[in-house]
Amino acid sequence: MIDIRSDTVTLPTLKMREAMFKAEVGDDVYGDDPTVNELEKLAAEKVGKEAALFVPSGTFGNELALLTHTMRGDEVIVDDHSHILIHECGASAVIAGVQLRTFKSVNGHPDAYEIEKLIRGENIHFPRTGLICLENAHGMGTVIDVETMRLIREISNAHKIPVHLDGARIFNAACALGVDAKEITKYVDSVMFCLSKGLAAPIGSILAGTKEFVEKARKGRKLMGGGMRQAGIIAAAGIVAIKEMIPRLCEDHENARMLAKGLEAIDGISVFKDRLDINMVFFKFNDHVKSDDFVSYMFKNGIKINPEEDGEYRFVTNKDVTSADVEYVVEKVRDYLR
Ligand code: TLP
Repeated sequence: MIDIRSDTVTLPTLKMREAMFKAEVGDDVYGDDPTVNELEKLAAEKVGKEAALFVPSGTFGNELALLTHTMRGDEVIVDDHSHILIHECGASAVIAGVQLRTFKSVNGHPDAYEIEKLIRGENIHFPRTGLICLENAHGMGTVIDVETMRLIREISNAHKIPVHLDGARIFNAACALGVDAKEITKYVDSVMFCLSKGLAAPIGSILAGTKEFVEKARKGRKLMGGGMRQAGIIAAAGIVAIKEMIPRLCEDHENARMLAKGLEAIDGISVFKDRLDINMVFFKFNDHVKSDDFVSYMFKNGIKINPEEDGEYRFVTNKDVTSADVEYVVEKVRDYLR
């Protein structure tokens, strides 16, 4: 099967499986797992932070960041299309006990001054603004430029509000912007990034920040049930992901461009061309198409896709999808419309 539902579907490489087999392990709740410790050190360096924590998933890492930065009843400023708002089951209210206040981005590009307007002033009725969250790369398929990140940092400093970055695909963002990931993360207090998306590790994400922040988060991770024992088995794959899989992400971007070009050439399809920064292609059919019907047609032809969301389809390229696969996908979509 060609699986373009997401980059979360990538299978671990042979090197990852070998590293997992050979991993030296210990009880990580005691801090005894050398492989987890090595991963956390490497991950912190990669994003230019003092310390890092290995967590089970991206959602876990984001929600742990909220729990660590804020107090119950705080308000957290987020993009109205962010993963934290839409795809985390309302966890921010359950785990951190915060309320979310949204800003409207244009295709994932925030306006720093719009964010500033949402910061609450002093008033007995108002909640305290506890945190600003950004998403880069953005789930809409775009990246936030470095200058906007800098400006938001400047504003947040002026108001003494921390910034958390959902950097599930931070290395895709770095590739798209042509900068080192540290050039993006230097403008935020904490960053979560995923090992199990385009980097192809089977499980796990990283939450990084200052030593003090990570120590507090370590306790929060235990509270959330994320204290894992011989986690070196999975951390070993994460080390391979960081050391070997980052440079190849740009290939996924090239394949996505090729896919977009192929789809755009089909009569009856509109590709969202201003959302092609990373490994995602968003498109819609110009005439009504039954989503279930399209999904099952593709499946019968060996292609796994997600149903439409908000009237859009998202195809995601990843390491297990070749350029020949991309051509085949385009051919099948063309045949479907025929
Ligand atoms: N995103 C998944 C789905 O949950 C939508 C996907 O297929 O893209 N932040 C961002 C920006 C994400 O895209 C995701 C996963 C997460 C956080 C959460 O990561 P996991 O799935 O590890 O909890």
